[in-house]
Amino acid sequence: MLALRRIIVGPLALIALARSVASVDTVIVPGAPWTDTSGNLIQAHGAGILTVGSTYYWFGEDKSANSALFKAVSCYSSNDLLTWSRQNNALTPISGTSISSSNIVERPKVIFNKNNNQYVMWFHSDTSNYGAAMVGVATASSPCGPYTYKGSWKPLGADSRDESIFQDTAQTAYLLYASDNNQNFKITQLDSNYYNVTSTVSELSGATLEAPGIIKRNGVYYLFASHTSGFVPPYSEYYSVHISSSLHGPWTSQADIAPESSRTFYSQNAYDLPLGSNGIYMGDRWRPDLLGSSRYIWLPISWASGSPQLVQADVWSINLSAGTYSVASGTTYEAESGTLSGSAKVASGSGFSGGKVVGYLGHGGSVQIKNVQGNGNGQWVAVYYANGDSTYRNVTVSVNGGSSVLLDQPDTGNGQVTLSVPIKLNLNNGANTITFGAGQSNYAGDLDKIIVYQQG
Ligand SMILES: *[C@@H]1O[C@H](CO)[C@@H](O)[C@H](O)[C@H]1NC(C)=O
Ligand SMILES: *[C@@H]1O[C@H](CO)[C@@H](O)[C@H](O)[C@H]1NC(C)=O
Ligand SMILES: *[C@@H]1O[C@H](CO)[C@@H](O)[C@H](O)[C@H]1NC(C)=O
Ligand SMILES: [Ca+2]
Repeated sequence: MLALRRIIVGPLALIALARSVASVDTVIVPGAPWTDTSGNLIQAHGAGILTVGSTYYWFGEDKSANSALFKAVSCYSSNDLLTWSRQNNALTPISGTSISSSNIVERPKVIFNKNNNQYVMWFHSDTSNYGAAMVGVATASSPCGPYTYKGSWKPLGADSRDESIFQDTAQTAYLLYASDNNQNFKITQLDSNYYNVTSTVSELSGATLEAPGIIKRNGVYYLFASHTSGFVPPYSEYYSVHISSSLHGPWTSQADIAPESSRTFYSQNAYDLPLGSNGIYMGDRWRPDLLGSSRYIWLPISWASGSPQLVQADVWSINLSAGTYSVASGTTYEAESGTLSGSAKVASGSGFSGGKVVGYLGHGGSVQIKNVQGNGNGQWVAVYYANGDSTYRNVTVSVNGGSSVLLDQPDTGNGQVTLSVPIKLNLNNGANTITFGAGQSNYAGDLDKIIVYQQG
């Protein structure tokens, strides 16, 4: 209706329409603010994905109140994993129960049960101090519900904190969970209704794993999990993969899915979705002081090396019909080749691109990167930086002397380790000058390089 009216209005409106259509994202940009079809930030942390026919449903924690307490389990739908429409909330607080607004509801996962024709949601159900350590279950007759709460309890009487649900091909499903004060990791089969657990099929004693997910590939189960860390990743031994030809084990560990120093690109696993012979890692970059601004880090999982590895990708796309992904390549500009002003200084380090970064940005220091080639259509630019603090920094970014935008720079765990954060810039067609760190009183992260992508 809206589009039709615009077309009737005249040629100017047509141009506006064409522009807005062209600006619909066709790429996944890990770490970017991700908005739904209404333009609101997607609030679906601790994701769970349900596939029904060709529709994907993304369930997650609505953290828009910047609180860990339960606000809602949101439900979004999409046909392409890129464009998400928010539907009704799947589950909302019920006062006087274990899922009141003063409790914790995390990591909702939904599977469909053919025996009873119900969608069954499992989640981590807890008190605000995480002392209750229970699972919760709710059911519905349609994907987004709303769901009817059935209850919260400790599975087989033991703790359950971070959890996920894995549905095997035979319609049997399993609860994957951090148990016994997060010491032992368990895989426990669900009953035929998916309402309760029956028996534990595997236990990884003393494994201290959380944030689990499983992908089954060529008859092998790959269990992805992080070591227990709460919202803040530790610096080493962050991720692990365990494989087995049976959910009953035994499980053997494989290489980490990302370089340890990257701390899984500063993210924690929420869900792992098969994509052809590869997979999609869906993680959260938790931001404890501003939970609603926690970003999503979705990356391809590749088995090219024999064991699953996250593919570092600033900008990438999915071909669902082919079951493939494609990582965009861009043009690199080293910060140290830019024009430094004020207190900005070049520093060396083997972890940096070209062996150098520009430090002391902000607080009087800035750097201009000149002759950056743009296409005039709005483009993603990945800003590679190091921030050895334990808190976020930020940097001002301005194009061709225009007004500046502030870009958040999460800590990188170490001043010699870089991460990238994306920013969408309107570059002119042809040469541009991008200035970093001007007009800010706080220090920005050390700038290593930028990569300019054609995609916007
Ligand atoms: C789950 O099953 C256990 C027995 O294995 C039982 O004690 C418990 O009451 C059941 N919980 C629910 C909510 O049905
Ligand atoms: C996706 O893959 C299919 C099958 O290989 C191919 O025909 C199609 O052109 C691809 N789509 C895009 C957008 O690349
Ligand atoms: C920018 O980062 C500094 C810390 O370096 C912080 O104090 C400040 O609040 C941040 N600004 C914004 C708008 O987030
Ligand atoms: Ca560099």
